[in-house]
Amino acid sequence: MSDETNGVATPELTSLMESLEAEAAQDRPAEETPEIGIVMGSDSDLDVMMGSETGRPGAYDALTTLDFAEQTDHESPPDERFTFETYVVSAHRTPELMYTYAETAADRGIDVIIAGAGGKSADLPNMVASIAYPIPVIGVPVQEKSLQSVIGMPQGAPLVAVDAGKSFNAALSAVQMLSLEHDELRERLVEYHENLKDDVAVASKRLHSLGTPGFKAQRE
Ligand code: AIR
Repeated sequence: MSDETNGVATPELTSLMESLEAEAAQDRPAEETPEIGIVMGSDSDLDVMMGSETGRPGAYDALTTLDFAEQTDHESPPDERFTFETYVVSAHRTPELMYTYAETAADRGIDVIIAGAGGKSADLPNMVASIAYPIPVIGVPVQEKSLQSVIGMPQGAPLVAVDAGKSFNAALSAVQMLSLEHDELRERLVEYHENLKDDVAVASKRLHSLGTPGFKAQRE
């Protein structure tokens, strides 16, 4: 990148930032805007952040299990009452987009942000937390080596974070925050937890009654 282009947003970037700003100016009712904003530093973070068929489940899986829908068009929200949105925002490649996203989040109806980044300079969660303050931000270190970078915030600049790769839990934490205001979400979280208990009980009974070889054979 030459000095002349440094700091100048490209047309694609400009149009994305303009659409975020336009959405912020719309002042839509809370029922029509996403409660949760998910941002990740690169689309290479997608499997960790949202989950993958072959790897661990992620934020997408947690939120859809709790009957949230992904909102892909600000103008036409899904029927589901609670929704989330997803963007790629790089703190280092697109600092202006990071700033615009975080600064417009509250006016766009976002109540809580989940931000994930990888590598050793995983600065997106903490920078978004600083700019979007007082909106709570849940940081997801995409890799183990990102952990220190995500959690190392100075006093007075808060960020909560999950362990490396635990975007599923980040989503549950986000819904816990929302449930302080929405009893319906509290009920969904309680039901989810009861199902977890059942899953453990069922596995325990089966392991005990089938024995280790039988249990392993049934799993395959
Ligand atoms: N990243 C992207 N912009 C700033 C940072 N720190 C992170 C992404 C990703 C890693 O760098 O969150 O985990 C590598 O990104 P890529 O796009 O090269 O695969």
